[in-house]
Amino acid sequence: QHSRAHSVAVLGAPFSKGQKRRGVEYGPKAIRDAGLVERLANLEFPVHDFGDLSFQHLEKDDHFMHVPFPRTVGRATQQVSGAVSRAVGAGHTSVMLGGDHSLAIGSVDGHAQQCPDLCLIWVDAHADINTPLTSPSGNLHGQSVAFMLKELQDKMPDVPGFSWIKPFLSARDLVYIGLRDVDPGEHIIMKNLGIQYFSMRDIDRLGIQRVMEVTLDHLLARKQRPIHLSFDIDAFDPALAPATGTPVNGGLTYREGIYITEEIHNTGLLSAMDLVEVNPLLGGGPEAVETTASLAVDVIASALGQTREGAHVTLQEIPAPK
Ligand code: EXY
Ligand code: MN
Ligand code: MN
Ligand code: MN
Repeated sequence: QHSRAHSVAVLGAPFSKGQKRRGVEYGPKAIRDAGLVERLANLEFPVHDFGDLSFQHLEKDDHFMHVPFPRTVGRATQQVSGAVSRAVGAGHTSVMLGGDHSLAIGSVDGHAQQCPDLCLIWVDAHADINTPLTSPSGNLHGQSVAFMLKELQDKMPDVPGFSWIKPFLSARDLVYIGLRDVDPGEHIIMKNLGIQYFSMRDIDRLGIQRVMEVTLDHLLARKQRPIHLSFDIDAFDPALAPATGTPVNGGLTYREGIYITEEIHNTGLLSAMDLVEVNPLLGGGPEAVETTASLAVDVIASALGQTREGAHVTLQEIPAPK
């Protein structure tokens, strides 16, 4: 099946307080500078770039337990939620450029406000499902999914700044792809809740084709419904995506990553996506940044319908000489 051509809304979220390294707030600019909007203009739908959201860093924002910047992150994610909800409500496919992965709390929540039956595909080296009590680092970008899940409600403390969010996602509506750095607390959560995940080992065993078949079957077999794709650039191997804050060896190849997004596009159900954790201050210089950002553009374009086999949107027949 194939989508009707939707318009696309691009939203930048230059935000970094879900973790402690500088630079990921420049991710949206790096991705735009790598030619995002020009590339999307080659596809079959109108693209609206709504520019960057602006976030405040709250002055009084003490740690909660060992979690830094809770109110700043809580407020920013609430803003992202509103922006994504408006974009999807206006009929756009939302593309949120991060920024760190804590933003996905807002992006998926805003999407869910418009599409309560959505499902979530989380492509990442990490599971980002720590609670504040299991998190080794305290960083909120490693806890995003825990704020969403209904099944974790009674394991979550009241984090200041997050009283606005009500858990909205069931564990069976989530699939992970690309995992290879999972903390013990995260592993017990995934096992206890019976979350479907494909680690890099599973990709090695099954191949990416089978992984996508099972992923889409798990999420869509009972009912076709909107997909949220939350894509952390660190899912790729660090050789392909060096400019990121928490690189882990042994990641997705270029072809595996693009196959994931092609398959998601082909469902015709992609309704919102995030592309996060591009950090232009890391990776070792301008080439590393260019490589990483242009990979991010490829992922987004492919999720939105750019194909490797080519396409003939405007051609009806082979031109013949008169
Ligand atoms: N699991 C580790 C933590 O919770 O601190 C590392 C999380 C990194 C999160 C990156 C963005 O995906
Ligand atoms: Mn992540
Ligand atoms: Mn990650
Ligand atoms: Mn298409």
